[in-house]
Amino acid sequence: ATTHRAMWEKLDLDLEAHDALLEVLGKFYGDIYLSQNNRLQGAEYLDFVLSEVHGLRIQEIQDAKANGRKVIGSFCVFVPEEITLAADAIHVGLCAGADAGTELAEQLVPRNTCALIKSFIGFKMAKLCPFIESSDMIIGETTCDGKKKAYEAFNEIAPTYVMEVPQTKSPAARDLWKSEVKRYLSEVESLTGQTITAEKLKKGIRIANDKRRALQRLTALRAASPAPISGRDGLLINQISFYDDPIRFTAKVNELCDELEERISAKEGVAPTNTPRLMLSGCPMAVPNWKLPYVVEGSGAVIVGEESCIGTRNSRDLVDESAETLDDMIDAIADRYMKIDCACFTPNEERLDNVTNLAKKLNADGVIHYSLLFCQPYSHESMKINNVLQEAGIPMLSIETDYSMEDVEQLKTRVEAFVETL
Ligand code: BJ8
Repeated sequence: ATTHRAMWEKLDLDLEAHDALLEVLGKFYGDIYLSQNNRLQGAEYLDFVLSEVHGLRIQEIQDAKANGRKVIGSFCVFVPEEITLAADAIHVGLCAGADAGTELAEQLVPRNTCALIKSFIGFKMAKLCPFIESSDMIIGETTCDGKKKAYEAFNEIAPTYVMEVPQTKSPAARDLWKSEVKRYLSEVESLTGQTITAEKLKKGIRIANDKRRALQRLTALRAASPAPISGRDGLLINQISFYDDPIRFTAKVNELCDELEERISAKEGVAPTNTPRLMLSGCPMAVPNWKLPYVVEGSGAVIVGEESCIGTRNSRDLVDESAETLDDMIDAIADRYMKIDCACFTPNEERLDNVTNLAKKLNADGVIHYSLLFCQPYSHESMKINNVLQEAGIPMLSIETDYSMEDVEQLKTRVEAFVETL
């Protein structure tokens, strides 16, 4: 721990505030995760990664930097990881899920900004995030209005390269996106001093696809009854996918899936067979935003899937691996990313089908739609999703909340009432 302190000091973190954050996080993790029954053996990996997320993982990243590798931090699953990996750089997720530095953030963005945005700004301003401080390049993107305006302000305290994500799925939008993928590729080349060849990009595509395949395998196994893994652990695996080394992560998730398969054939689970099964859908839940899963699984239900960017939206689609030339690979990457059904697109009809199909595939008895307060795109879509799910005979509860713990009791009451109707 003393070596970690020296490293945090070097990264110019606010040591006192950071200690306080780690303490709260540790307690929170103990209450929400370590208290669970029938956890998988593979959960040791999750506990370890999380306990060392600001420790050993940052040390690894610092060591890689000392060997000349670069670190790229992003806030959105639109930033093509394949390209980062092709340049032998490290790709990390930066969006934050804790109520820290909110008051500071409100000096830079309006109060009626969603908690996710305030959190990443607050973490930077309060000097709490070793991942931001380790990043050689920070990537923003033009998705929702909240984010795109926030990056203008954020750029003043942390230089931010912004990718233009189109708002529609027209052919012109796809052309724009392909040109943005190419612009990102050149930017990564100049940051790293590497030339991205077809061979290197092929490898980057394979690493990212393997990670997605492991997550797809996990998603499919969660359709089993009784539920073989808790929603809390399912979410944590998806959260960790943004921090850990992708090759190690893939191997560990596949091991965990082997264990799940054994459990499923032994008909063992984390909750009895008749436990109501719920799917979460909506805004991403970044570490350590475990509030809703905690409430739901404390209300007699089990979560069987997450339709979000920290969930199936990030693993559902693969990049076609058959391309051989660099330009064909870039096309394959552009096409894969254009399938992302983020609520920032208009229209975004495919998400309606994707949510319904996933809920059916996972044998969910109901869906909880989760929007962060002040998130226009997802609160709008919550209404549409409610309609299509109703037609499909799948009940839905819409929740709007933020990162504070003030509404936990109220959420519990609503979730319990919903679970009783299932
Ligand atoms: S691809 S979901 S990661 S943009 S919650 S900041 S939308 S006001 S996060 Fe996202 Fe990329 Fe889309 Fe996925 Fe805005 Fe809503 Fe806040 Fe949000």
